[in-house]
Amino acid sequence: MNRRRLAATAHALVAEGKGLLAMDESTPTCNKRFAAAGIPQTVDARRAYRELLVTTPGLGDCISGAILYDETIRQQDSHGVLMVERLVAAGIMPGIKVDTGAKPLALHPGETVTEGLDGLRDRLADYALLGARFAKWRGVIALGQGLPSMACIRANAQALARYAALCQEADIVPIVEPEVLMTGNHTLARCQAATADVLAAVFDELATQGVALDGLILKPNMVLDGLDCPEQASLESVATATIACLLEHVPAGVAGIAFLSGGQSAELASARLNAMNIQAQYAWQQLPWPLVFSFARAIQQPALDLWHGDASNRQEAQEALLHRALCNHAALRGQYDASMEDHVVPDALPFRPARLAAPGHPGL
Ligand code: 5MM
Repeated sequence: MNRRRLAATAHALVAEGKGLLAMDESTPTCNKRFAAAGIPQTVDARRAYRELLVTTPGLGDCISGAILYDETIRQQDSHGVLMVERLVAAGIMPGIKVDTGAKPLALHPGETVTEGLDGLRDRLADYALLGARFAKWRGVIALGQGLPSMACIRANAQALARYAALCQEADIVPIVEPEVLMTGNHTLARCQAATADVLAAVFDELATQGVALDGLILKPNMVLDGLDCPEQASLESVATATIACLLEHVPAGVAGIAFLSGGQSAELASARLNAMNIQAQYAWQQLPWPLVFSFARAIQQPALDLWHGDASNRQEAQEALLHRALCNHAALRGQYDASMEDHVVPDALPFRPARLAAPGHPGL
């Protein structure tokens, strides 16, 4: 393990003003999203959509890394260029989802444990050759009556730590994603308590496995009320609860924190990330890690809806993706506000969507 290289990669992933684009939907998940949008569920449609994402002009100014699925990391675009090459040319690091999904946890109805450790050492070596600089593994924790069980928390925490150790052995930065789901009618306090238990277990297992904290990124859920909870906390309350939970359970040595969106709307995810970064600026003690984003649905969904599987909507969809990236970029500085949703881009941002019209960009 090359600690210096791991730390350099991890810090580059959370470099100022940048976050991650999660585009690692497994084929069943991608097909589900396509089906909901009335898009054919074919290899060609997935290629066209992902080509649209990775060739969005200007994306590399706000996006440090893109998490890919196995199909995409091996795939060429319609011009015969590897998707990975497109990303590297745009200044975006390629990463890879390596878990093989959440499977039912024996003796624990309603709970899952994420699998994928078998053969992982060999798969990581293969992915490194294909250009992956970092990886991702997601453990899923459901809340409900009597849930989560300690069995579920520990099984997922141990799998995350064993995955992270294998990644670092291969000089690949692990993104460690323990997700407490939003599904349910639980309160914010309940989510905070469960997230605290999960983070404590994850960092305990990471320490046991000897994982280097400065060579990993944590990808947690925000602390939120359940989707069906009648009360929904304010942006400020979400930010306060999330930061308190992280400060208590995430060691200062971790390179960065990149939130998942978990089914929040694109606008709410940006607004909550923004509220956290405002509080971080005014915290009595500076936070030890940057708070960035690693969104899938909250950054992609508007683009997917506009594209609709039709090549003539490609540029509009790219504009929508870039727009979300810009909103989240602003949120990292506490400069996002709802008026940005009218496509007004503040001068403080490093570039403008007008660059989308730049002639001669590959893939346009
Ligand atoms: C929680 O899901 C991850 C983040 O996405 P959101 O921001 O939409 O919550 C996401 O990276 C997820 O792990 C991938 O989409 C892969 O999901 P599946 O279910 O296909 O393994």
